[in-house]
Amino acid sequence: MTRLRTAIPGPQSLELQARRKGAVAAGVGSTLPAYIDSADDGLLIDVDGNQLIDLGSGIAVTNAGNPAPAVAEAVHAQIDRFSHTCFMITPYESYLEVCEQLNDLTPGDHEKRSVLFNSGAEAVENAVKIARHVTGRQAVVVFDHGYHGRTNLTMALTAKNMPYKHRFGPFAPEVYRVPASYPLHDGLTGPEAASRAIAAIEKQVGADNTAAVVIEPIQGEGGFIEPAEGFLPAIARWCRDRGVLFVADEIQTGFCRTGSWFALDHEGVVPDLITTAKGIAGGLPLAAVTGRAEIMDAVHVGGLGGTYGGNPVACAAALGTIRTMRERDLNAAARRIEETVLGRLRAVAEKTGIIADIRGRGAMLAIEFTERTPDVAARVAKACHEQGVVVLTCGTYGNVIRLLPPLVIPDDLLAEGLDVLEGALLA
Ligand code: PLZ
Repeated sequence: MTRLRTAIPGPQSLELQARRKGAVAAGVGSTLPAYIDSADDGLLIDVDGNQLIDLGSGIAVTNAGNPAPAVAEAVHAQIDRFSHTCFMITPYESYLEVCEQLNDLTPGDHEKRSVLFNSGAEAVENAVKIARHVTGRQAVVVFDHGYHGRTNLTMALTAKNMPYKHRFGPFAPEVYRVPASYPLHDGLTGPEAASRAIAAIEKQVGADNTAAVVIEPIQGEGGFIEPAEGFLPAIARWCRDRGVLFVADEIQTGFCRTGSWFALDHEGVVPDLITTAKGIAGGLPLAAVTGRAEIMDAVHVGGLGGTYGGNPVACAAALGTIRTMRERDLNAAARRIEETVLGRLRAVAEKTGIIADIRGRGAMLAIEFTERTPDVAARVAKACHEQGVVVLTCGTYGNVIRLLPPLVIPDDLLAEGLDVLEGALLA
């Protein structure tokens, strides 16, 4: 099926791209500058009428569809009633409902509370604020390859210099980085990797000084790195024994992405605090911190908030998103995508020497190339883009192609996208 009418990007996109140069700050990049006019779940239709196959979901956001009908409906209904009051001034019910859903869906059966924000970075910042407030300690421990955002504190929490941190310092103090579990490269079991990280914390920081360990259960921007089994439970156990808060950053892994509501569910790990964003609201800006009631309620009234946090339109979108996830069983959908994609990519890996690893869980899947430079990944991504398939790269070394299709992507469209990717890998 021919989905492309022009070269990618097409003439209209090129025109917009030229106009952009005079209006938009150069510091904002675009992976594939085909300007989008509309979308239909797994398809992005650009201004030249090209149908692009979306294997990125806007970085793991449009999990439930683009647009998901229940989200569009909820947003329309809400915007006609009111667009904003500021929850800190005069509250509204949908904020409560989103918090109730988060308290119910996140790992652990204990009593929980939630607070809503606008972006992932803002959620992570607030999780650290809460952890420091409640423990009376300052140090925050993060991991090699970690990514937590672009604000000052979250840049400090993020590992990679380019493009995120370069010349943007000085960074927030009291942030300490320890080795993660990277099975492909360290050859350690989960418990061994956890002991290594814990020894580093104890020697270099001290448990008594540590407010929180902030960790992505599967590292996203850093390379879709799934820690060896037993790593997360061992870190969580150490945190519990030492009064350190275990803060799970599930901003990229959450909301059915990995085949369960949250990636921690896989090993039954229960966090003290969990940050969510991205997939929560079908593309509207919404983020949250959810955690143990006694921790969340320890902060003084007025200590948490923001003008837009939990905006009513974003809350309506979240409720539509969560309903869609339940009704369409998108956890099962993610697991089906995993089976299809891993099967196909493993077969391709046998035919070429450029691939070091095929990995992932649910619809969060990756190809790591043998070469530890961005060259091969960039070449493969470019070939896919030129053929109208949106794939993203990631990794500390930039040598990973990642796949994050919308969980509602039709089977034939996914297969078509994989055909193109396979061709690019074997070229
Ligand atoms: N924590 C685990 O994945 C966002 C950012 C891409 P915001 N990841 C995509 C980019 O180049 O900016 C992310 C994440 C994890 C935190 C964040 C930050 O979420 O909503 O982008 O602030």
